[in-house]
Amino acid sequence: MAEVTFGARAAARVALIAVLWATHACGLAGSARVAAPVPLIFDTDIGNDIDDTLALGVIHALAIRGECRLLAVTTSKDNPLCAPFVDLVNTFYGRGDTPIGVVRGGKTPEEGRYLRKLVEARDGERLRYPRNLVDAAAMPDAVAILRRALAGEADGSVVLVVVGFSTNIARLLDSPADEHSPLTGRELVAKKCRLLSIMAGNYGPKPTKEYNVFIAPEAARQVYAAWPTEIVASGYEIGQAIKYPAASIERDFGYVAHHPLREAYELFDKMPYDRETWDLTSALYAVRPDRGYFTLSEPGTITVDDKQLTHFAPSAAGRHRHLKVDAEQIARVREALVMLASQPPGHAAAAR
Ligand SMILES: [Ca+2]
Repeated sequence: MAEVTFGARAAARVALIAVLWATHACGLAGSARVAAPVPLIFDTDIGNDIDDTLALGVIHALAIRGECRLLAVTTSKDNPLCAPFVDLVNTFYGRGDTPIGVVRGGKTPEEGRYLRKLVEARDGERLRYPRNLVDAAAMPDAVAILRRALAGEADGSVVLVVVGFSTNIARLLDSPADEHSPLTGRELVAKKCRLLSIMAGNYGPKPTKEYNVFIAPEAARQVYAAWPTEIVASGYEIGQAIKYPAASIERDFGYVAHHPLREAYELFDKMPYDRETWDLTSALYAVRPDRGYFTLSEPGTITVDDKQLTHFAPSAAGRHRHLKVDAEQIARVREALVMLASQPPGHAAAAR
C-alpha cells in the first residue's frame, strides 16, 4: 500500500512538473511574441577562437525562439574554410539559406584548429555536416552582403553583432552607392542600424591590448571614430570574467551523435577547459538588452591609441558605452549562455 501511495504521489509530482514546464514554455513563447524579433547581422572571425562558434549557436537558439532574425553572416577571417563552416552550422540549425559574405584581403588567413576537420568530416560516403555552399571562392563580398541586408530592413532597426576584426564594417562605412542602395555606406548605416554590439577593446582596471583591435587597429580606430549610431562594446574583461563550462560541453550536447559546437570545442583545445565567453556576451546583449544580464557604462567615446589600447572617455553626448558585470550577473549570463548554446534546433517545435 505504501508503495502504491508513493507511486501515485510520484506520478502526481511528475504531472505537476510537466504542467509547470508547459506553462514555462508557453510563457517563453508568449513573451517572445510580444516584441518583434531583432533583425541581426553576425560578423565574425570564426575559426580563430571557439567563442565565435558558440556565439553563432546562441544566435540560432535565439532565432528559433523568435527573439531575433539572422539576416546574414559575414566573415572577417580571410580563410576559404570560414564560409563553409558557417554554412554547416547554419544548416545544422535549420537555416542553411542564411546569406554569407566573406572578407577578401583580410586578416588571419591561417586555418585554425577546427574548420577543416568539421567541414571535411565524413561518416562513410556522406558529409557528417551537410551544407549548401560548395565554392567559397565564389562567395559574395561581405560588404555587398552587409549593404543588401541593411537596405532590406526597416529604418533604425538592425543590430550588427561584430565579434572579430572591424575590417568589414570599416569597409562598409567607406562603401559607395550600389545596386542595393543609392546611399553611401555611412548613410546606410545611419539610416538602418540601431546598434553595433561589438566585442573589441579592454575597459577593465588594467587595460591590455585586445586581439580584435590589435590585429586590425586601423579598422577599429575608424569604426570607433566614424560609426554614426550607438555602439555597445563588450571588453576583454567581460568575457574573461564569464567562462563557458567544459562540463556543459561534455553533458549538454548529447542530443545528437555529432554536434558541430561540441566537436569544434573539443578540437580547439585539450578538454576539459572552460573558455572565455567574449563573443557570446555581445550576441546575448544584442538580442536581450533589457534582461539585466549586464550593466551599461555611462555614455562616452571610445578611442584606439598608437599602442592599440582602447580608452573610454565619459561624455554626455557620447554614443559609446561598454558592458559591466557584477558577481550575480556573471552567474546569470553563464546560465543563459549554457542554456542557449546547448539548445536543440527542434526546441521551438517541441515547446508548442
Ligand atoms: Ca571572435
